[in-house]
Amino acid sequence: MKIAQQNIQEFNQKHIIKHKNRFDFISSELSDRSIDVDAIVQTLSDFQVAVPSWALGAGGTRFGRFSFGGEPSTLEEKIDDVGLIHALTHTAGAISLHIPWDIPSDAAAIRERAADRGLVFDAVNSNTFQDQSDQEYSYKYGSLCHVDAKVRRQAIDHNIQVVEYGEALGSKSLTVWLADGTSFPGQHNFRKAHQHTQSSLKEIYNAMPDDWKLYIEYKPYEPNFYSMVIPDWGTSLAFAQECGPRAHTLVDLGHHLPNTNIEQIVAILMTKGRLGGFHFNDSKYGDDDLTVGSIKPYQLFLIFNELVYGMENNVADNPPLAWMIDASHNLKDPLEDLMQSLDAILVAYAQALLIDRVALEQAQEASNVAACQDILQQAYRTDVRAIVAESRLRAGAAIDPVAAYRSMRLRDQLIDTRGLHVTATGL
Ligand code: PSV
Ligand code: MN
Repeated sequence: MKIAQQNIQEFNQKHIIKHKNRFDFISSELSDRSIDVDAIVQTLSDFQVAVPSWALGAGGTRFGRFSFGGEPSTLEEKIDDVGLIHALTHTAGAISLHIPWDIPSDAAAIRERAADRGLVFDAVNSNTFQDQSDQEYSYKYGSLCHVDAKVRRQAIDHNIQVVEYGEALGSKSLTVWLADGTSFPGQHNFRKAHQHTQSSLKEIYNAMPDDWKLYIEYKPYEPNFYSMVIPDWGTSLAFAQECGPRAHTLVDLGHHLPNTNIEQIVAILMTKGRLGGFHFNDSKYGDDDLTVGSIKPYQLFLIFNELVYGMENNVADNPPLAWMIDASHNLKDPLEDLMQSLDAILVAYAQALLIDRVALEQAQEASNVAACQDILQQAYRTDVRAIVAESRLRAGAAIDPVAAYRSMRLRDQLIDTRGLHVTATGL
């Protein structure tokens, strides 16, 4: 299913006057502050965030899952769904696949289908946290860290195979998230588990094509509760540095203990040239996988503050960052939820672009703490929604994607074609 461009234009026509009034108002306010609004609009229009193939259906918890009608049950349908989001937002120009949930049996056809919707393939993700029916050894007690070399071999080979699938689609990076760890003290020899993980990651890294990058996620707990083999950014960074220059740490916003200063982690990783990418979501407690910006929008803004500064002062040569949403949609329509996340990302990015960096630096150098706070909050408290909407309008997308999605009754159409009781593969 695809959206005709004309439908988007018709929707925009109905809302254009109200939007233009809002945009003109904020533009003149910002021009008075010597801010180049057109440059910000262009930056936002160009910004692209990948959607993971596992986030298009209803998510769930270990207590239950409540399906959502019209979920995509094939890779083709998942690509179609990302295509819908991209048509409405022009921000979701990439899809990230999880193997073996989404094995592309005909890579050329899948590539063509994606290209037809303006999509490219972002990082591919391996899965050594679940056992597959055809696999010889179990990952119950770990994968890349396992005490048994045969299990490690199987997990390494799986990652190499994932890279091969990715190559056929034009991906250029592999993201590894390990569930490896322990739930009971004494279960692991920590040092051996670390060393096994290091040598396994290095083998995967060495097997990747020269133009590929390895992104290493970290997470403090879950599914293991006493220790995780890659619990934090420091361990991820150490592994990345040991692997080589094309290995990077990937920050997933949900993978921190409450109150962790994630923006500081971003700053340090960028100082070291090792920030590779981002998984956006929001949380109250941990890996809650909630809609981006739904709980802590100020934190998101502060993270973007560091990202903008880091991208503008990229002395340590961080690669162009891989942006992805990694959320789970348990209650809301997954497509609406994803569009809300994309919007929240653009809002935070736009606000961070408004920060008066010269004034902030002066205030920092003068240890003028009150001024530092004022400068940040001046940007954060600016209502940038019309700027974000304008960036979509200029790119040919919808002024208000969720409203357009509803007015076109796209979920009803998906249910009509796919049925009410279908289940997507994924988490
Ligand atoms: C699990 O926490 C997780 O969210 C990781 O961040 C991965 O990126 C994703 O699942 C899929 O493997
Ligand atoms: Mn993640």
